[in-house]
Amino acid sequence: MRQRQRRTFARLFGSLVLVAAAGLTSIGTSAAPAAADGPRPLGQIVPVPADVSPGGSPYTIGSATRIRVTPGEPEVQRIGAYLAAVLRPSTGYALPITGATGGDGIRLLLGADDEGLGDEGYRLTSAKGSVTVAANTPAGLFHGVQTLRQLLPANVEKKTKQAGPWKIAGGTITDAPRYAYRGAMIDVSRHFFTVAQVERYIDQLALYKINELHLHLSDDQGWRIAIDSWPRLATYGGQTQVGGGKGGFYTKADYQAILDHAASRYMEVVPEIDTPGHSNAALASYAELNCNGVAPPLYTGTHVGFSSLCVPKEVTYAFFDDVVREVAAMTPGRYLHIGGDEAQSTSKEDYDTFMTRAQPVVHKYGKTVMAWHQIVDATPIPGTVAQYWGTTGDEANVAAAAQAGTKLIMSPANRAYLDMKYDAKTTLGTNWAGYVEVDKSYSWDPDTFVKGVPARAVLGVEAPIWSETLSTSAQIEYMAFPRLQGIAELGWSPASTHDWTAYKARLAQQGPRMSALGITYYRSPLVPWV
Ligand code: TNX
Repeated sequence: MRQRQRRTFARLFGSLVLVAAAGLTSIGTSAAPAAADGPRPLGQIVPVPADVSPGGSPYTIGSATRIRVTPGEPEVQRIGAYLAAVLRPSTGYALPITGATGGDGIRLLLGADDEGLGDEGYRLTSAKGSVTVAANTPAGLFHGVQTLRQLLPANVEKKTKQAGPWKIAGGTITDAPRYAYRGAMIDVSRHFFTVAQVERYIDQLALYKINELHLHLSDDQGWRIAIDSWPRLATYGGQTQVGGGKGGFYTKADYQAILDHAASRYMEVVPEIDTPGHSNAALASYAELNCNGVAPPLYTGTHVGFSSLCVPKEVTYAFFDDVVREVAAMTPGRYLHIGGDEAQSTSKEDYDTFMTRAQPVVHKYGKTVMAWHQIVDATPIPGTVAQYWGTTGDEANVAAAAQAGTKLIMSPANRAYLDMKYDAKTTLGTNWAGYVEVDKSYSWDPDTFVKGVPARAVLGVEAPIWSETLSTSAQIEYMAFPRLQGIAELGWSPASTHDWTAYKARLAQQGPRMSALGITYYRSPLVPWV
């Protein structure tokens, strides 16, 4: 799929790519800000688009601007409303949404009839009379709308009326992602985060074209999703968290609210139930799940590797089947993540036995298995996706599995883990994978990070944020931003655009935008913030 998309893209835009790469370098490195009330240079956004052709007059949003959406398409109408909700408070303009076709205004058009744009790409054309976003799919339009947002001054993100002008530079952006999977994970187990907090994070991720939200729903410290057939998992196993706070869990309605919000941002939710280790919350909730029949106490510390489901007991599989059935039934997405990391209290034989029985259960309920990359030491079934979280890139077992057909999501901990400290002065986070400054987080290639992995095995990237030390949205945001943008760019932008100097100049432009959105980000000394 990705290959097909790449080939098609290369065929249609092949000749443009070299031109674009040259153009992008100058966009990225030009430190000169736009003239006082001129538009920001086309393409000075994150992630950088695949192809940028600046030229012609800018479009200026004014009091008469309408948002014109393809008639008879409720989803396009909804994307128009989403865009209007961003633009109306800050511009102060009415920006009526109309299904009427016309050549002027902001136009969101479904049916770009351009194979090269694929399932998520878009074309944005800006000229004196109009700015048009065209795509094959609503997802493509949504991503194009994020580009449009970023082309406007940062103040557009504010919730009160701001001074314009609201100009979008003239020219054309033709854009489609490098990888189909561009994820972020939030650990709601070590500390619980409410639906509203998760929705806030979703909104922030959407601005950078992230399209997968991985929810780490269970761990030693808390079980966070209601399971009707095993109710104590949530009601008992969810009642605390690291440090002993009150924890919490999502009811099925809460989970549905997260799914709905994610879907409205064209994000697929990947639920994770971590097994057979990281399972103390489940073991504490049901004594029969323990080999010795005794429930351990709830756990509020931060050690890993001490818990295991009881592999020889049949009840373990009844439990797993019920949980997977319910989670799968609630989840429209393709994937169900079964963890599998750091099972240090499970013997190798038991780990194999468990994974051999567990994977077909996920399959039976219609989902593709995702698991942390330790699954390659058991036997991944065809289709299973392994999430790489190593640091060396020298894991022969992962390379062998990838050569044999296992697909990979790349989350190297010393690049993509958003809970790693930036440097020795960072008070939040951990540093078991080292310090990860903004340049380090950006400076790697998902296709080549693990030696011997063929590029065709790499489905994409994911930036996990583990929450042992993080309990508020402000803390999540301080650790995520601005590293999240780098992972998002690695996921979206062509490898040919990869360049730290150009990237940091574009990232610097995101500072005022994040501030306008109320994101307290880490002001890395490596970035020339504006
Ligand atoms: C490793 S990576 C873990 C998590 C921790 C994280 C902290 C992985 C799959 N497991 O249990 O929260 O490190 O950075």
